Amino acid sequence: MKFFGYVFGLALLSAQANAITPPAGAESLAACSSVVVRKEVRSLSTSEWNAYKAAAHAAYNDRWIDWFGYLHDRIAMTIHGNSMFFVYHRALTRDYEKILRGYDPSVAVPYWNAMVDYQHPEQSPLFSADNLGGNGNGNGCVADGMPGSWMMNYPDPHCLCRKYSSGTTMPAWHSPEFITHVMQSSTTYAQLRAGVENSIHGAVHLALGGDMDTMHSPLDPIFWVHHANIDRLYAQWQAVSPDDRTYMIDGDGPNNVAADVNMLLTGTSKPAYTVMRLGYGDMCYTYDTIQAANGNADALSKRNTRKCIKRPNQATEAIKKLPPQVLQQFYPSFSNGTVNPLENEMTSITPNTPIGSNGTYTAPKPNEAMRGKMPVPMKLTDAWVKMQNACVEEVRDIESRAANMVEALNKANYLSPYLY
Ligand SMILES: [Cu+2]
Repeated sequence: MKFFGYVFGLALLSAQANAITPPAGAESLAACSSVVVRKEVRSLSTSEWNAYKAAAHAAYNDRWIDWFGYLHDRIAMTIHGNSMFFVYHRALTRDYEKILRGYDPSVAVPYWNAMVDYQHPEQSPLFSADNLGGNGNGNGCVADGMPGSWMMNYPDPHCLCRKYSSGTTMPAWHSPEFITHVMQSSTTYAQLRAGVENSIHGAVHLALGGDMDTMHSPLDPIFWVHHANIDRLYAQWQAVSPDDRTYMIDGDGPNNVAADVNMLLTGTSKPAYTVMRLGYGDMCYTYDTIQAANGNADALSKRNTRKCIKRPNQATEAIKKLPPQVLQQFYPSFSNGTVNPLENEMTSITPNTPIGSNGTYTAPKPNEAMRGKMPVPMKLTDAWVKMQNACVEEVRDIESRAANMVEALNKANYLSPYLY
C-alpha cells in the first residue's frame, strides 16, 4: 500500500512537470483587454440577477433561444460522449453570453452549483417563482418564474416544458464530495470529461425532464447556468496546472478519431485550441472561484506563479477527517496534502441561500441525523445514454465509482454538510 502511494505520488509529480507546448496559432490569440467574471447564482447581487434575467428574456423574445436549441440539436451526436464535449459547450455558452451582452454589456452568464443542491434538487431556490421557475404544470408547461410564459418554436411550437423525473420531486444527484473526487483523481482531459459529463451533467438534464431531456435542451434557461457550472469545473481543473492542462486534450473526438487541439469545433471553422485558454481570443471571461484562488482575473495566463490560497471551511475539515485509506482512494490531493482550492468543491455555499443574495450565505450546517446517510446519486437511463451517443461502459464505470464513494463515506460515518 505504501509502495503504491509512493509510485502514485511520483506519477502525479511527473504528470505536472510535463509542460505542453502551446499549439501553433495559439500565440496569435490576443489577450482580452477585459474579462467578465461569472459568479454563482447565489453570489450575484439582486440587481445583477435581475439584469441577467432581463437579458435572457430579451434574447428569448428575439428568438435567439430557439436558434441555440436548433444549433445544439443539429449536431448533437458529435458533441457528447467524447472529448468535443467540454470545448464545444464552452464555445456555445460563450456565444450565448455574447448575445446577452448585446442587450446589456454588464451581463455575464452566472453558474449554478447544482452539486450543493444534491439532496433535494427540487428545493433549490433556483426553481422558485422569483427565479427560473419550477416543474411544469399538468401539460408540462413551465408556468412560473422568468420563463413562465415562454412559447418556443423549435422543433415545433410548444410551451417550455419541464417534467421532474420523480413526479413532483427529483432524485438526489451528485454531491460536492463526488465532484471533488472527480477533480482530484482526473489526471487527463478524457478522465475529467467522462467523470463530469456522466455524473452531474447528465443527472441534471435527466432529472429536470421535458425540454432539458432532449437535444434542444438550450431552450430551457437552466441549460445555461448548468453548463456554465460544467465549464467552471473544466476551467478550474485546467487552472490547477496550467502548464500541462491548458492545451491538454486526449481521448476520442467525434467519430472515434483521436481528439487534438486542432480539431474543428463541430459546425465551425474554429480549432479547439482557440477556446482552451480563458482570457485570450474570444474567451474573455473567468470564474469567481479562479479569481479567488489566483487573486487575479487573468487566471490562465499566469503560469504557476501564484500562491495557493487556503480556504479552510467546515465542509473541507469534515472530509479531511475520513480514515486515511478512504482519503487515499478517493481524494489523492487531500491525502497527500497538495490540495489546490481549485480541486476542492467543498464550498461554503448553503443549499437554501436565496438567489441574488450577494454571496451572504453562512457555512452549511451539518444535520447530525444525516450522519452516514449520504444518498447514492441517480443513475443515467439507457435512453439517455443512447441519446448522448455515449459509451455505455464509461457511463456505468462513473456510476459505480459514485456508488462506491457513497458507500465508503457512509461506512466511515461521514457527515455531508449539504444534507439537511
Ligand atoms: Cu450538449
